[in-house]
This record gives sequence, structure tokens and C-alpha cells, in this order.
Amino acid sequence: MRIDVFTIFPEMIGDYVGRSILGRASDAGLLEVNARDLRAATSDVHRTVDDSPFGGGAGMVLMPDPAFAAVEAAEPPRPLILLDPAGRRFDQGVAHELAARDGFSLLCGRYEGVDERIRDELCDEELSIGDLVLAGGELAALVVVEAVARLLPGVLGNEASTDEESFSSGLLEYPQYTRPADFRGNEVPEVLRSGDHARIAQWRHAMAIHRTLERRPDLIQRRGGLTDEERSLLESHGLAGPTADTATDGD
Ligand code: JBZ
Repeated sequence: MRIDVFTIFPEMIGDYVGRSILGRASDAGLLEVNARDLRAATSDVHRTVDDSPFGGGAGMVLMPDPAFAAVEAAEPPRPLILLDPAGRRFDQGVAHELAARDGFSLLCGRYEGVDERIRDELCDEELSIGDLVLAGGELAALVVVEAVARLLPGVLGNEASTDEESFSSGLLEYPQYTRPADFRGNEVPEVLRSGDHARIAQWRHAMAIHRTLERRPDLIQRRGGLTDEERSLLESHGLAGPTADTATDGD
């Protein structure tokens, strides 16, 4: 898979990719991430990529010419996706969509935003990683690159990514413990030290459902609510089923 990232901070992208699981994926030939400098095609002495907005107002806007020139020179894999707060929300479903392609490209906004011609005429889609305010699209781009790359066969090392297929799909993770068995008086649950793998699996499943119900009831709703089996699993572990609050939409 080839991913081109257009940015005024190409070293940020290259550094993160090189220091993470993505670096190993690149070395293994599973992934090619090209960080492309939006200043590459500028010819003025200051290598200008931003200008003040027509109509006035605070801040600066990413100019169309450097962005168009950088993209036209690279002929990047499409779709070219603008990271922007106005974009479609990026989530695991979108990560799977992108992971199914041979490649795609990301354009990182900076300043107060990008010239509208970049959005309308250069980019194919827009994505946002969430309702939070960033100074630029670079961190959002890295979120997308990592979430997609870890879905590619071979990238995680374990071929058929276990978490995507097991009972846990759509649930939060169960509690994890490592040594020591007693840390400052807080003990690891007995079941995890029992060696009874069936019982451990049941406990983990129950805890995953319980935690999701408590913290992210919206995820339970999205899976279509609890099955009868899941309800009895909770009950057999002494865990409360959904309260009146979480059993309904909250309305
Ligand atoms: C994003 C100006 O550049 C920005 C600013 C905020 C922002 C992005 C780019 S991408 N927020 C998001 O994914 O929500």
C-alpha cells in the first residue's frame, strides 16, 4: 500500500513512521509512506505557502498554488483526502475502507484553513478525526495512517488480526494484568491465575461486556443490544445487567 502525505512538516511524518510499527511495515515492503513537502514547488526566497484571507480576518490560509503544484508533481495515489474539521468522521469502519485500497493520499491543512479551491478542485474527500481543535492536519494524518496500516496483513505480525474476529468486536477491552500478582495490596483476580482457560475466556468476555455497558452504552446499542447469552453471562459473573438508563436510548 502506498500513502502520500502532503504537509509543510514532512519530517514529522517521517519521524513518527520511522519510530513506530509503521517503520517495520515499510522495511518489510508492506507499506510505502511518502511525506511530501508542500513547499517543494515554491520558488520565492521565503518558500511561502500561506497568505491572508480575502475579505479580511485573523490568521492565514494555505495557498492553492503550492498545494496544486506539489500534488501534480507527485501524482499521488487517489483518493486524495483532506484532513479537516469539516470532514466525515474517521472511525474504524473508514479505516477498513481505506485498508482495502492499494493506496490513498492525505493533505494536511495548517493555519486557519485551506483555500477553498484545494478542498473543491484538488481533494477527493475530507476526513476529521473528531471534534477537537488541532493546529494542523499532521496528527490527524498520522492517526489515519496508523489505524489503516495496522489492518494490513502482516503488519501486526499476527496474520488474522484476532481482535477483529473474536467475540470482542465492538466491545471495549477486558482488564489486563501482569506481574506482580499483588501490587501494593491490589491483587490480580484469582480467575486469571487459575490456569482454567475456559473460565478465563468467560470472565474476560463478561468483563468486556460489563465495561462497555458502563462506559460506552452507545457501542452496545450499535451491536443491537445484549443477546440473552450475554445477559446470562453477566448474571453468572455477578455483574449487573443494563440499568434502566443504559437499556434505553436514554430518552
Ligand atoms: C482536524 C488548519 O489545519 C487543521 C486544523 C484542525 C484540524 C485539521 C487541520 S484536521 N482538525 C480533524 O481531523 O478534526
